[in-house]
Amino acid sequence: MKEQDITQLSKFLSYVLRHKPESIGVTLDPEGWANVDAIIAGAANSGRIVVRDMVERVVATNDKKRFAFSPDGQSIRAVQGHSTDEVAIRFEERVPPAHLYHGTATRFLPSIREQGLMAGNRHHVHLSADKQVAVSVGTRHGKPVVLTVAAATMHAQGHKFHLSENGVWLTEAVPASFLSEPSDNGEAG
Ligand code: HQG
Repeated sequence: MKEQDITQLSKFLSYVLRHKPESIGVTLDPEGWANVDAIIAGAANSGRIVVRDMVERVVATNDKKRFAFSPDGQSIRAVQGHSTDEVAIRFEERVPPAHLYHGTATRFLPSIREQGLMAGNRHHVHLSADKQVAVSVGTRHGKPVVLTVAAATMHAQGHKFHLSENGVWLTEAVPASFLSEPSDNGEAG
């Protein structure tokens, strides 16, 4: 199986398991689980050949560990990043580190300064403990800028944080008062 096929299948699974399960007639339970055989059958009906072996490769080798199998291996889910209303994963609450980072594009800054960080289509705002990860997330959208989130202060004021299985910090929204930009703390870009 070529690298390119693995990436394509990962994108397909992200689409189905996070956003549009109905596109191949699959249902997700509230914790995000879908039956692997149902995905394979649904994919086949829409003209895409998926075999279990390929799904196993994607789960095992995915760079961000985006997917997980259930203990019995019958089901698969995306561990975070959902937009579909079918899913409402009950993430455990966690105490965040003092600071977390959010990578975005400079063109979003005027709106973020006004509204803070909003989840948009997804269920949460995504934050990382690692600045470099935030840079690459921001780069997906344009010229990147990394915002620092005063996470411990937010948490102390009652905001809930969760940590997904693959290490992404999640929260509902980040009010602008908890955000600082690189120029606010003397750091470059
Ligand atoms: C921006 C990837 C204007 C926000 C990554 C972001 C991540 C606002 C965009 C995961 C705003 C949403 C998620 C406001 C937020 N005004 N723009 N008030 N508040 N935004 O893709 O965080 O590869 O939904 O800054 O690793 O970029 O898919 O979120 O630029 O964990 O596994 O609105 O996706 O993971 O974009 O990325 P997204 P994101 P995967």
